[in-house]
This record gives sequence, structure tokens and C-alpha cells, in this order.
Amino acid sequence: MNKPTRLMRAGQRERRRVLRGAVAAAGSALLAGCDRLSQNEAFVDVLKSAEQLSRAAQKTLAPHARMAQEFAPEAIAPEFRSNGTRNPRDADYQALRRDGFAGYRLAVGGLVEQPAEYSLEALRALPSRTQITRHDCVEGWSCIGRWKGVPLALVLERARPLANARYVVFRCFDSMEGPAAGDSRYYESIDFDDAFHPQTLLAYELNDRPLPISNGAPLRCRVERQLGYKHAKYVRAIELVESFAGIRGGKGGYWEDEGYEWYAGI
Ligand SMILES: Nc1nc2c(c(=O)[nH]1)N[C@H]1C(S)=C(S)[C@@H](COP(=O)(O)O)O[C@H]1N2
Ligand SMILES: [Mo]
Repeated sequence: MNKPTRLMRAGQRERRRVLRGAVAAAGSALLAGCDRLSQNEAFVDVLKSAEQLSRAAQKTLAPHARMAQEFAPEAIAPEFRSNGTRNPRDADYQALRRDGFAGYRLAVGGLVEQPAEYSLEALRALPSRTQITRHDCVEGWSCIGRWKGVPLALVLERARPLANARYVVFRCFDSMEGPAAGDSRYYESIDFDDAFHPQTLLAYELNDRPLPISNGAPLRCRVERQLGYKHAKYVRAIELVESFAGIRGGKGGYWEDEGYEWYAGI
């Protein structure tokens, strides 16, 4: 074996210097807070690929109250992309649509003391929140938009969840497969941490206009600390449950039943 040359030693020193810099950068991101950390995509990728972060581990890094980053109006994209269903072909949806959603009612039920139905007017009459956030799709694109809606927490508090309720399931209008597949309507679910988070909304406006059809009219969920597929569009009903057993594939969401992660933290 040859002794390392001076050039090789210089190369090793350089690599060590670069590594130290990277560790220091990661450290300062940690000190600067979880939002910065979660914005550091390379760092998050390293964490995810290193050991497929469990939900528990991720929650330790990103505790309960962590807020998703919000942006200045200048950051809003001129046009918000749409993905997945862009216009549900389901007859009940099309009938409501023809009517400008006047007949729309959001049903809130399942494990609650006080089931309820809300028209869009009733939802708009509740206190609202507006936020400019970035939507990240698992397919590799992002888009910043301004969302207005009623915090999901308000609607849930009014329903008074029963002690055994653990998850909020969103039932959507759009069928994902042909009629032969039976009920293949999109659905999603989140836990109470996310359901009661202040940035989790039932949104009825995008960029100061009623939600476009392609983005989930008349009502869609915003759950800002998770990836795009968790944000149910075309929400028809909200159901509180104790487990996902008996709900379609049992994994808590349409894409989850196809193999995606249930907790899709950003
Ligand atoms: N009901 C319903 N919700 C859905 C989807 C869908 O196909 N149907 N697609 C999901 C995916 S993968 C993404 S990225 C976002 C897209 O939201 P957008 O169309 O407003 O961009 O909606 C999510 N919610
Ligand atoms: Mo997505």
C-alpha cells in the first residue's frame, strides 16, 4: 500500500471541511426552528431516506403546535395548479354544480354528540382564517396560494366529538374508477393533532375567489403540514371514527389503500 500523498491528504481535509460545514448548517437550521428545518428539503430527504421516519419520530422533530410556513402575497403563483380529479363526473356532484352549489350540505357525523349539516352560507358565516401557504405534491411540484375557510377545529368543537373518536375522515364526491369498481370515491383522514391545528381549514376560497371546480369546489381541506394528497377536495361529509377498519381498503385514504404513507408530513 502506498502512503497517502500530500494531494490525497489535502482532498481528505477538504472533504472533512465540507462535512463540518454541512453539519453546522443542519445544526443552525435546528436552532432556527422547525420551519426552517422543514424548508431544508435536502436535510429532510436525508432524514427520510436514512430510516423512513416513523410518524412518532417525525412528530418529535415537528411537535404538535408547529406552524407551516406562510408567505407574502408576492409569492402567490399566478395560476394555482390542479391535480387528480379536476371535475367529478358523479351525477350528484354535477347536479349541485349546475345549481351553483346552492343545494350543497356538508354533513358532519360519526362519533359525535351533535351531528350537523352546513350549507355554504352557514360555513361562510362562521369565523374564518386566511393563509398563504405552499402546496407540495408528492409528484414533485409546489404551488403557493391564498386560502380562506373555516378552521376545521370550529366545526369539530360544535359537533362535540365522543371520547373514543380518534380520526377525521373526509368523504369526497369524486369516483376514482369506473362504476364496476363499486364505491371508489376519494377519501382521506387525519388525526386530531392535525384536525385541531389552527391552519387546518375547510377552504371555500382560493386567491380571493370562490374555490374553482378544478381545485375542489365547493369545499376542500387544507392540512398544511402534509403532502397534497392529504388535502381532500370536493368534501361531501366529515365522519369521526375510532379506526379505519371497514372503510374501503382500511388504510385511511384512497392513495393510502394504493400504498402511499398515511402520515405524509412535509
Ligand atoms: N377528492 C380529491 N381530493 C384530492 C385529489 C383527488 O383526486 N380527489 N387529489 C389530491 C392530490 S394528489 C393533490 S396534489 C391535491 C391537488 O390539489 P389541487 O388540484 O388544488 O392542486 O388534491 C388532493 N386531493
Ligand atoms: Mo398530489
